[in-house]
Amino acid sequence: MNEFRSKFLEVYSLLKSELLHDPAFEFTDDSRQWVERMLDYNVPGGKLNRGLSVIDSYKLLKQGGKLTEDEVFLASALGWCIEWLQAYFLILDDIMDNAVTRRGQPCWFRVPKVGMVAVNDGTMLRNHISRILKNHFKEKPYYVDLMELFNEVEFQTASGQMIDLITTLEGEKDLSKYSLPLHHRIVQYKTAYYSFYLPVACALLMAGENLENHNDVKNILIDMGTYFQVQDDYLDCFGLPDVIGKIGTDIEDFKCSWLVVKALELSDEKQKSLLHENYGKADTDCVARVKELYKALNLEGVFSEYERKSYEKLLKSIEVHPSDAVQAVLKSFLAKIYKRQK
Ligand code: GPP
Ligand code: MG
Ligand code: MG
Ligand code: MG
Repeated sequence: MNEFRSKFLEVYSLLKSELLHDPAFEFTDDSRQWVERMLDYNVPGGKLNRGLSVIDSYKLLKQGGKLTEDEVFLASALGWCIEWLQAYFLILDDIMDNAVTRRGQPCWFRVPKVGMVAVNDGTMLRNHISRILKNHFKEKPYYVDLMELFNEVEFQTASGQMIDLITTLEGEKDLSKYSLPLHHRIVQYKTAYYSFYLPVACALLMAGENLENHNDVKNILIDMGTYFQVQDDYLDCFGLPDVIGKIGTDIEDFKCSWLVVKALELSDEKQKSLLHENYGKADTDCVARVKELYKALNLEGVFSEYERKSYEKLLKSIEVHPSDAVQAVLKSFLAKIYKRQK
């Protein structure tokens, strides 16, 4: 159990209450209730790894010394900005991926009466981030850097999401273009920047660092984020829905998943044509045939080997970093995700 979890959750209630009483809006009771329910449904229900790791990273950068109340509060507020960003991405991603469940409950757009109001809720969440930053960081010397960081990371994520989506468009469905370099580009942009680089970058800014001096850290975090999304692709097919809290849709959605890229690499001609015929169809028999082929190709074994090698490689690249504090930050991230089941 993370030592900051309960404090972190208290900060959620405070930020929520500030947003609900935002003087810029005269919320009616109905609209205030809508925003509150939307926030409670979408923001705090995940693993909170991204948010909590801002506080953990900041503490490690401070060489483990005790943090003041104010420091814990500020690091928590930045952590929540990332959780808000994640909630915004997930609401929209679930619409785009036609997903069914998320974090063990129906996707927000599937909740009765929500539907496409969810799109506007996403915009609302994005705008809440700017308001949280303005309320609590406006006077900080790193305020502009923080805003630029969130803007840049959002742009990178949307760019990755765009490539993820346009490769699956009807009429463009062509498995032969799916390759490791394409997969790598998609996942680096759609996942790695916001999930791995952003929390550490927030902690570095709070600690008074200039991000331009930390490209080596950024590169390691991007590699870690890539490994994390390969795990996500693997769990989409082989994870337990009750454990991961969502039902996989990558096969139906014709996604450029790590699994299909590996399957294409390892298939003979007959297996390739089975993939071409069955991949990307919303038909349970087609999906079952693809999953059978993944099993026959031992993708579970191929994945464990990838996982072991990625871990070793990441650990090596961390251990050559000159700063012990930075090494500790990166190692704690790696330990959190290695062999994760959800
Ligand atoms: C994960 O892809 C990527 C995102 C959640 C980023 C979405 C970006 C937007 C700009 C909306 P995924 O579809 O594999 O995630 P999951 O498996 O959780 O649905
Ligand atoms: Mg998705
Ligand atoms: Mg997606
Ligand atoms: Mg996925």
